[in-house]
Amino acid sequence: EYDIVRPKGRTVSFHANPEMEKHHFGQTHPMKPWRLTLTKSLVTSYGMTFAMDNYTTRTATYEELNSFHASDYLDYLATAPPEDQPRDVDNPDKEVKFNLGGSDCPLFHGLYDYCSMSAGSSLDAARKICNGQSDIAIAWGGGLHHAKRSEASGFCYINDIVLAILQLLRCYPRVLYIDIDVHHGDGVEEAFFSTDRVMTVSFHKYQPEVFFPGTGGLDDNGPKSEHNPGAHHAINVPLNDGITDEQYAWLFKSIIGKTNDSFRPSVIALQCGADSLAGDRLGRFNLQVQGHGACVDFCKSLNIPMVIFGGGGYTPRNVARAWAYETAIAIGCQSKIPEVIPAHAPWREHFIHDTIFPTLEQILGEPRANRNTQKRLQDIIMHVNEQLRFVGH
Ligand code: ZLM
Ligand code: CA
Ligand code: ZN
Repeated sequence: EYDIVRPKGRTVSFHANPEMEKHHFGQTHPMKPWRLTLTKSLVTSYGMTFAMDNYTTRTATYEELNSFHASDYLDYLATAPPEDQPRDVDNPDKEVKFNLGGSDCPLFHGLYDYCSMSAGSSLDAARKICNGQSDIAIAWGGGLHHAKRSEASGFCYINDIVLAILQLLRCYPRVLYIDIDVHHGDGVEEAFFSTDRVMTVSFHKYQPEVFFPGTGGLDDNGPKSEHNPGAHHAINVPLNDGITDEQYAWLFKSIIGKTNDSFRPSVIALQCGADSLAGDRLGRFNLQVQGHGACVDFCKSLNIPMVIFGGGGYTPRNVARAWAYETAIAIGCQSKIPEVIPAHAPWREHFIHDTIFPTLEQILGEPRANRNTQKRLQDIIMHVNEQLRFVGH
């Protein structure tokens, strides 16, 4: 294999339930759980498995899901008939109320199992951080940031991130949540709107009425009532189409560096949605694997325990590239792994479209016009700096 050895000092763990990858949202639905299989295949082919603790995770229990989600919602999620089965005539309103069964959040076969597996992996990762067995715990099957207490939203049914953060709060005073998915991390932000123990920072494409979910403007920083300790503890970085690696990495380091200095988190929860990459089927940005990975590398350099989640990502080969590369960053072996995907890698042919040799880092995508001016990005940084004057421990 390659010269990848277990690094001294920091323990990295990988948390997954391979059964999750077998679920289908529907033929043409953009969310493909199979991208997790492709990711794991790259991670294994590069020999990274030997440099991590690997856990096959159990499903989350009803009680675990109930620590955030409402019972009536969970009961319906557990029993709702799949789309192709006869509808429950007693409950026509429940699907509307819980936003289940539309084209974004279909009721597919095994939905409740899929959700419990995603949450199970994220909770397992959080527990390994809590008990000190891991310094960086990776759960690519998690990151479903839109789910609300009693409502599915944007391909997300169970908010595994909120569950994992609640677990982290049992052992750590302060959690910094960072979200680099191209969509606004609204569900996580809302769940912690009234506490100063969790600070949320989301970078996203922002264009209300046009781009989902339409929230996350620069001035949305948590309800500013006099008695709300959570006021000022939500940071939003609204961006336009086509942002580049250089701009994004510069913004990220500036904002996360200053947030870290003010908030002094005890642990980081990082959502790594890969739909912010160039060429994503739903995305709008121009990020390369390197620019996306630079965010993970910067968080790692802060030397704080960290849970890493997946999230969006709708061009499966690019999702696998980014998450395999970021697994390498977590381990610290990114400069040691060869650029060309190993000959023995299963699914290797999936990576051949883009270049003559299938490569890990090179992704193809229609370059999108960059609509982010340097002036606007500077204004965002100014606003965040002002906001951080209200945050301190
Ligand atoms: N229509 N099929 C990101 C979640 C984004 C809401 C507009 C549905 C789609 C999309 C579904 C096969 C994360 C909206 C869209 C068409 C109402 C969204 C099924 C294509 C398809 O071909 C599709 C029939 C579907 C859904 C596109 N949906 C694109 N964008 C967003 C949700 C989730 O990445 O942040 C985290 C995992 N929904 O814009 C509509 C308003 C439904
Ligand atoms: Ca985001
Ligand atoms: Zn997304």
